Amino acid sequence: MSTIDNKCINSLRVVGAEMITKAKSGHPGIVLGSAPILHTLFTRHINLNANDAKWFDRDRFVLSAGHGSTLLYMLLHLSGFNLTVDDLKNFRQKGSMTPGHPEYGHVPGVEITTGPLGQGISSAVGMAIAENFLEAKFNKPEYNVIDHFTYVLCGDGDLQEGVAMEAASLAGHLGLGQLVVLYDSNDIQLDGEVALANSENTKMKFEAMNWDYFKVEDGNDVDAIDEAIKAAKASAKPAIVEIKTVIGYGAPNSGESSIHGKPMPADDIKTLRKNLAYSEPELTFTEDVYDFYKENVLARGEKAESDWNELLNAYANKFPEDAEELNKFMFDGFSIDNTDDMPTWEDGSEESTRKVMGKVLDWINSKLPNTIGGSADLTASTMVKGADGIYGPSNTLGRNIKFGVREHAMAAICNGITLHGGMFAFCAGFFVFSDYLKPAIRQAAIMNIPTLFLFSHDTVCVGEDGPTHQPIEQLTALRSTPNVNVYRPADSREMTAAVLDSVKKNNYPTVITSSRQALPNLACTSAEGTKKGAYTVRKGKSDYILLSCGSELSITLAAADKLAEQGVDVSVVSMPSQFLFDKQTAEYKESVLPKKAKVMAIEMGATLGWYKYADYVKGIDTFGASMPIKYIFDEYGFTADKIAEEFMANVK
Ligand SMILES: Cc1ncc(C[n+]2csc(CCOP(=O)(O)OP(=O)(O)O)c2C)c(N)n1
Ligand SMILES: [Mg+2]
Repeated sequence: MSTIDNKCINSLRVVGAEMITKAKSGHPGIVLGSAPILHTLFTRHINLNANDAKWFDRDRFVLSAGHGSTLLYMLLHLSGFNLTVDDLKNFRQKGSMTPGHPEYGHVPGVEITTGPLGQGISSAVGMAIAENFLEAKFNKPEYNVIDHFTYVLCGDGDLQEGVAMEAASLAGHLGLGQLVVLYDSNDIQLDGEVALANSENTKMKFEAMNWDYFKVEDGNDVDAIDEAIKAAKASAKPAIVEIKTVIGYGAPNSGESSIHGKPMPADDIKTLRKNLAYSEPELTFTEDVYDFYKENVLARGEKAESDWNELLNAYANKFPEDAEELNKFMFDGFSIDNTDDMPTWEDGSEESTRKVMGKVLDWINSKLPNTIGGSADLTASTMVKGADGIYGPSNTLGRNIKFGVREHAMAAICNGITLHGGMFAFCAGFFVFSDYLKPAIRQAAIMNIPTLFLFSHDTVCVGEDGPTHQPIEQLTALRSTPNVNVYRPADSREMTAAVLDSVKKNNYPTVITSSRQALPNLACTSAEGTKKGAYTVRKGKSDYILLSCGSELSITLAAADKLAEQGVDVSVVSMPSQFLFDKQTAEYKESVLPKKAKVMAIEMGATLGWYKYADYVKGIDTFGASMPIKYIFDEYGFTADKIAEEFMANVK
């Protein structure tokens, strides 16, 4: 290792430890242990340009071990991103640019929010898919206009997570050769030795999943790390480089779990400095370190981008139509302007909203060449698929991803595709199993990204499959997640509006749920109303309102007719999205749900979330039960007669 490499690495170690001690919070273990890995990656491989952080063909870096944020912030600072020394000194403080874990959209240069272990590496698979697809779509011999790597730094904990294994398995199957995972293998985790919980062979495990595996025995050997990264880049398969490191290298308690997440006392920092023979001022990078990063990260990145610009110009001259199309992919230049041939349904006809969801999405996919996604082995049930055949090594232009029964990875991968840019990602499954992928929906919501999650079989009306397959609390859970738009459309018109509204660059993810059973297409529904979240579908003369959505709207309208026969003329409000309704003006809200009105909400799900709008809620607060659908409505009291009865007994 050269003197300057050594100096840079020790600077990262000491300044990182000092940032954490100053903050009185953070994770010194990974900083001290894996500084050489990321120093090598940044100074010898990664193509990033801090002066154009969003340069499309940059390499993507995912710090899956998000607790190593300190290290990432220092590297971004040294690489010229808009993070100052003061920002580093404010690590983890209120309102700082350097929050506890890396935050996408907040910290310049951070490609993805990480912290929940397993999410980063799984989303990285999505980034590699986006790269791989765009590569196939646009590259021509000698014109590799899309040609970048997705690099990941992960730890033991990341690889223990189920989601990471789902994603790794799919990545191997798909042969994503541009994915390089650097594994900080220190045999230690929070509770102690990894061996307390693991005894498998990482090499065999990854090779069995069709990955290439490389090993670096000494995590301080930058040349060995460099060679291994070179080999991993050259591999045609996804590659993992297991790098043996010592957690907390240089600290008195190095190699022990106690260094994982506790700031080092001042005395220990002194020992660290002594052990590393490091004597530069506190919390300071010296000029030689800045210069080295300037030459080796910024200059390389700038050159890579300017070479790419030249290549792109030549490409545009030679292939003008492709260049124009590529531009549209890169800058979200697609929209649907003409809906003349969009599928529509006659009022009074019947169709399940899952079929509508699938048909409308198929139509959108035929109009927008940048959509990609699929189902978790439930295409025939959710009706959701991508266009142009199944995506994989034999058809990298396919836009239908067969995720297999890997819901969690599916969702995290879609987040990665979205974050990569250039593509719009969607995925689907049974609504009850939204629990399996909820952490990835939460990630999308935190990152303000528009990943689309489509679910069918959204109530107990699933029927025979019984309580394990009958959603109850899922709607409440998702509606209570900040920044998630949950759409639950009532018929084809509402569903069409919801899907069209979701395949856009919104700054929130959307969940759309749909029915298994056929539903009547109602003359009273409206696309405009759907997009406002709630609207009146039946205007009554009294101050009573029945509030409903999804498959219960038509039953609720029938209940209103029953009540009218009994002399109570109620209004009915359809509320396909609480999220969008909450964003409307006070005037609009008052016009739909006036304060003086007495409101009964009706939904086949947990009642909890409806009390925000309703005085009385007709819902289901028990698990379902296996039976044919024809018995369900009576069993749970969701018939026009029973709703009317309950209204008269409890609301009127
Ligand atoms: C899903 C999830 N579970 C638990 C945690 C808390 N956590 C953060 S780091 C960590 C230890 C992980 O061990 P490893 O990846 O080996 O990190 P190292 O101690 O080597 O830095 C744990 C349990 C988390 N961030 N995410
Ligand atoms: Mg570890």
